[in-house]
Amino acid sequence: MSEYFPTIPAFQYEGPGSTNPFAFRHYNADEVIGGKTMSEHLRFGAAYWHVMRNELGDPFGAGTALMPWDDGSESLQNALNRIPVFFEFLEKSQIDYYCFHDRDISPEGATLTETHKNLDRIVQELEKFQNETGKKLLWGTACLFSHPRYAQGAATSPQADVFAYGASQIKHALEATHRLGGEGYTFWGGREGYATLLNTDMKRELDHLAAMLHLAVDHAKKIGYTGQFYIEPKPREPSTHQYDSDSAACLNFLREYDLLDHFKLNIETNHATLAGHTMEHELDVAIGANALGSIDANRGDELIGWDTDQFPTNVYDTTQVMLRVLGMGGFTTGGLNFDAKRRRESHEPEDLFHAHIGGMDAFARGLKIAHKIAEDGRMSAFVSERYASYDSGIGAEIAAGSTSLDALDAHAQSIKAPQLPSGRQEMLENIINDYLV
Ligand code: XLS
Ligand code: NI
Ligand code: NI
Repeated sequence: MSEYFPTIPAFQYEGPGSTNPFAFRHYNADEVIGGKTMSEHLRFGAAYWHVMRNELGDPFGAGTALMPWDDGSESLQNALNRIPVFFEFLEKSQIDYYCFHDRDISPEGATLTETHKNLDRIVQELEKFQNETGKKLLWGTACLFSHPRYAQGAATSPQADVFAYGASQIKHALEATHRLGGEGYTFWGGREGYATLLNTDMKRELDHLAAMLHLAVDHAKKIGYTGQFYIEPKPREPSTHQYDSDSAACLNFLREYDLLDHFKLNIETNHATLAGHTMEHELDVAIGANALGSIDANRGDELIGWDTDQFPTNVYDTTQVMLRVLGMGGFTTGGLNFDAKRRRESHEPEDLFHAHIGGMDAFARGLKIAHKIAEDGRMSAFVSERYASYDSGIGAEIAAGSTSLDALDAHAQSIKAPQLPSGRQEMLENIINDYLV
């Protein structure tokens, strides 16, 4: 088998003292932390669209990425040629899972029927490589935002025939995901929103979006696909406003349209910050509804206002994420998918490896630190204690919904004016920092 990355060794764990740029300092796949191995906790995934298809262009300049294995064409053969490259990348980086859009892996044909045929051929090849390497599909999705036909939306397009095209793509992408044993199927609605309300019937568009999701749920039942459906929140970009703008908006939409039993959220760090929230906020909202499914791991840039999709390197942030993942008992179908790209200046193939090794080590450190913080128990004990007044007496009655305004009025008038204990934010920040060293 020819090697596409001949100068890159298979990564090994060498521990924190190592200066080898192609070795893990923290990610040690089989090391057990709190009863599970690190690979079981973290369930890393690589994004086919970034690793194989991202040419690293930006709105002001052409792509810079060197991809010697790619002839630059949209041919089926070129799509087939990328597959062994991707699996060599996964093997060398010890990444167990991957994610794709239909159009990342397989090209559009002259007709829709030919497009679907291309996908079938590619899926056959992916299946072969999955079987040979043991790599798995974390989730699949359909790209319903790149082609000009989706310029005004797919499920929310004002044209019913465009909706039908989108539905056709979803059917085939879902079947491909099923065939490849995908553990989830994601909907990210980059064009499911509007550029201006002057031409938009928002209520009709939301009804149609829900109709599309119900059709997908029905089709999954029909074909026996039992993987988890996800919605991925993002407030804007490419649309001016996207309906799935943040966790709370997604949950409200799912509840309103009776879809909450079938969907969880796939939360992406840079989308959280674009929505004006922290990642922790978005995760807590989802966890509160028992709806955190998976994570698109990346980060934004404090100085740039768009979705820069940088690799996660900030250990403070990965610690916060892993505290929540541990707190909910770990991922089931989900994982940490690196929906992240190299900077335009990092155009050499080896930069793909530096990028992922950094993200994996940052999350491995976050996992270890979060586990220690959880074991220590001071943080969670503080929070429980802060709400202890609801564990008994009048507080327990409020929590149980077994009181009334009359009873609370009588209670409030019978007691001394309440005194608030400190929230101790700085003390808690100091505890976290103690664990980061
Ligand atoms: C774009 C999204 C996209 C989804 C999959 O901002 O993150 O990559 O993850 O369609
Ligand atoms: Ni994403
Ligand atoms: Ni994104």
